[in-house]
Amino acid sequence: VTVATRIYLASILSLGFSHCTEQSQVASQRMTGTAEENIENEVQVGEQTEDQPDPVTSSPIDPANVGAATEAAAAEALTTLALRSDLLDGFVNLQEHNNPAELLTGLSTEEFILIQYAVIADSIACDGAVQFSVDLPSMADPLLANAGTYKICIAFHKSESLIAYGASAGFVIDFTAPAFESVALVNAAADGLINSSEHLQHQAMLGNIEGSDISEAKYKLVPSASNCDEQLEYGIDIPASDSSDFAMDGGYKICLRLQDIAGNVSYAVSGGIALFRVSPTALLSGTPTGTNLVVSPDITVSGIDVSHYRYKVGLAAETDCGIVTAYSVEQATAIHITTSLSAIGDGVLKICVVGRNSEGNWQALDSATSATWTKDTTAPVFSSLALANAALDGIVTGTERALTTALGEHCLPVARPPANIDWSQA
Ligand SMILES: [Ca+2]
Ligand SMILES: [Ca+2]
Repeated sequence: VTVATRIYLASILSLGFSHCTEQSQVASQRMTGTAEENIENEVQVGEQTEDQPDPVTSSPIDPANVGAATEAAAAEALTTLALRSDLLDGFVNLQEHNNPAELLTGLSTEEFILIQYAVIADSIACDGAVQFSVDLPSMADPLLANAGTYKICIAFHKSESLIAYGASAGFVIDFTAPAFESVALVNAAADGLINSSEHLQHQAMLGNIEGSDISEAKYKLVPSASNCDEQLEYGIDIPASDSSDFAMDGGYKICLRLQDIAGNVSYAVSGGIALFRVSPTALLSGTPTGTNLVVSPDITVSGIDVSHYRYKVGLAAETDCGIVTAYSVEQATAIHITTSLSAIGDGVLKICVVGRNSEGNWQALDSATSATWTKDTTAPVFSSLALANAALDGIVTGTERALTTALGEHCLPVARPPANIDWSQA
């Protein structure tokens, strides 16, 4: 190689460097999408260069071709770059950051005498102005201690002065967990209490989560004494009033696991929810008893924890306490049952009463409190009475007055009452 040729080659490499710097910016601009898109772009860069003339055979001394070949080799090497898997979603959360492993692996280096790396802000151009290092970049890079969007810039040295540049896809450093403000208990749980009938319904118990940076919420219904932390198994469905996580009556709460788009997690808790399914038993006083002609009763409903009741009354043969038909609307125990019985015929009457407590649990119809009595408001009906003995002819003579036989067929006085009867007591 002559001196003149050396000078000429040096000028080619110099031209090639400036050329490839210009192209590397184009390549860098292309790689701003997702990791997959960038791999596609990188492949396209390679394909485009294949369409260009072969620098060795067509023009070994064309500086543009030397630069293009270096660009193509760098682009090809970039296709072998494997970013750390937890960078592929485009976000680095606190947990991922606390694992300070290298940010990439697998870069093919055969084509180059040196490859250098730098972690830079995504907004900065990946070019010769960047401070590079030969060390593989790691999550421990001081720059990554700050929230922001970054990328890995790589310098591919073909020779001392012929360098191509390429960058990874950008990734966001985000350590801030979702901030929880409040959540509402709704539907059956709005009053903080699930009673027996509500426990049979499938209604979501939470709504209106307030907070910031929440991209996903998961839930778990637990007894009040439980901790809301990563030990629980959370589900995507809001717990409902018929949740199988309700067991014994008692205090419960709903734990929330909140996550942001980067995967940072925080935990929150709802207000308390009491499960209370105990139903009361109504007691009755003042019900008519035996046989009577009561048509205006005054019956009092009481019982432990009984605040309200429903009732029905009718002929016993037609009144089944276990059937909901004919029960009154609910009323407070302060109101007595004074319903008129005059429209109900004589016979055995029955009253059925079911009580409820202030928590809304009703006494079951098939265990209703009941009472019976006989209503009899009909006077005896007289049809006939036959005279007998001395009165048979309708005349009691003086002689007949001495007789002690009855004057009629049923319990009528005798003609001469015994002297010891005090008629004033009759
Ligand atoms: Ca991630
Ligand atoms: Ca309720």
